[in-house]
Amino acid sequence: MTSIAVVPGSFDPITKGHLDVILRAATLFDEVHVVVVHNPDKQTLLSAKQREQLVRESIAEQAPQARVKVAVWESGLLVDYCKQVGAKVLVKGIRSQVDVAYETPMVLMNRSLAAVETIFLLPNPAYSLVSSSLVRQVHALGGDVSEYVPAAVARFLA
Ligand code: COD
Repeated sequence: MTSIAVVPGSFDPITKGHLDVILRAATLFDEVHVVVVHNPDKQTLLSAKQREQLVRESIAEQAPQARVKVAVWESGLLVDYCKQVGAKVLVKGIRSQVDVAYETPMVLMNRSLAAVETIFLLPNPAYSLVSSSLVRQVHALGGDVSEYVPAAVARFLA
């Protein structure tokens, strides 16, 4: 049976921390779906289309990752996407206890809603302080974010 995992996020924009977790997941599962969640109520810097494109380019810049698919989930529960593609596992990146506290209620809700389990992966410690919101802030104030984002994102922001 093919093991399929879903790695969801806002990816506004994708960072080296996100990418690290995606590539680790790709070593553990036969198929990994990176899902750009589009929440119409959430204000994002980049459109869903731009975020999806940057995720695609960032993954393509790595070693060929034929098993990594990219999708946008426009509305509805994330577990409905999981059901649609036959994924039984979500993968979430964890930087600190703050992330664990934030993610835990979602883990239990997704299990209750659809028996979808969640696996936490830690990134390379070099990326454990990186967040999309800090990248957006540093960039908006004129700082160089190329150390924290894949080359495709650095080119886009420049
Ligand atoms: N290193 C490792 N992991 C990281 C890093 C980093 N540097 N930065 C972020 N991450 C992780 C985050 O902890 C998170 O797990 C994931 O990457 C995505 O992060 P973001 O910031 O892109 O996205 P968020 O935090 O806005 O989360 C969006 C989700 C779609 C993942 C979340 O809202 C979700 O799971 N929604 C589910 C909607 C739903 O169905 N709700 C009902 C049941 S819970």
